[in-house]
Amino acid sequence: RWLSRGETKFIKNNDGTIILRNEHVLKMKVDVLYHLGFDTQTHDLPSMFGDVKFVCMGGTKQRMMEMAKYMSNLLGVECDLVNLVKHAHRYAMYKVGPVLCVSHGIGIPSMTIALEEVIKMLYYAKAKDPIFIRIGTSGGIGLPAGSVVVSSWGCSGTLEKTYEIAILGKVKKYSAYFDKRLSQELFSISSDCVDFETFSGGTLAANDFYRGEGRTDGAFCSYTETDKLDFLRKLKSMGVLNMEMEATAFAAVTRDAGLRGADVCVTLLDRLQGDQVTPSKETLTVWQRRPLVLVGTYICKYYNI
Ligand code: R2B
Ligand code: URA
Repeated sequence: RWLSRGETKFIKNNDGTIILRNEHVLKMKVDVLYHLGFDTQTHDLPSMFGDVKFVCMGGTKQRMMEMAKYMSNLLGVECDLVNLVKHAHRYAMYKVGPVLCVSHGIGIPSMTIALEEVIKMLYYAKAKDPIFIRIGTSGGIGLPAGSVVVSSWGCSGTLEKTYEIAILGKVKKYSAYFDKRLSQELFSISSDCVDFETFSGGTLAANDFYRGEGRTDGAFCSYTETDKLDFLRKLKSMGVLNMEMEATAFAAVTRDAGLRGADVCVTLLDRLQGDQVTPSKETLTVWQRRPLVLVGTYICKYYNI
């Protein structure tokens, strides 16, 4: 099961359609994608999503709508900005030509539910070679606030480059390296994005925004400011440039599904300087557009659309 660094094998059908790695699902007559509000009997998934080439995912519904609007302008494709999964009341999904923009909420459990259902949806839809890119926010470690980080790998709260999940009472670990080619291609686009600095490196995926990211400003804290800074410096010495709450699982789940995946996040603060997110709403809005711009530019440049 283990695939080491740079050794990714993306096993798909010859036509680029997804091979579903769950024989139980292959035997089901009808599959209900509960959190999306679709099922394989009442929805014609191939005609709805068969042309999807890019899946952009991010925490909030608003940011995903922004991404859809931005892609609609860039691609010159009309988009009526209808949330296709509104009736399930969990996430938001917008489709702009070959680009699907899907929100995933906060943290690994919320994100993997959305991601697994989107993977199955695109399997049923017979989408060819879809690429998955998370566009998110994060806290930087020793980077100017407002910088963008393209993740090379995710790192768990116990500082392993793995996605850890308890399955039937036992913890299983899956490699959390991102597809090297995709992250390098995304990083190379950053020279076109002159308004902000972009870095490439490791990303901590914490299971909590406060203690999980070593903050001292949550409702609880049992460690000192020095302990916190030691932890942040240790992360930095390992090559971790930023922290968020999904990277490991996003890397592992996309890779294990035979799909290319990447994580592009803006940093909202430098954690060596503090814990609170203090920039104005206007500044945060400008910064949060940066990963969208980088990914949008990538989509246009590499795929000539
Ligand atoms: C970044 O921002 C969210 C927490 O504020 C979380 O989803 C993440 O990864
Ligand atoms: N998201 C995080 O998970 N951490 C931060 O510091 C900022 C955004």
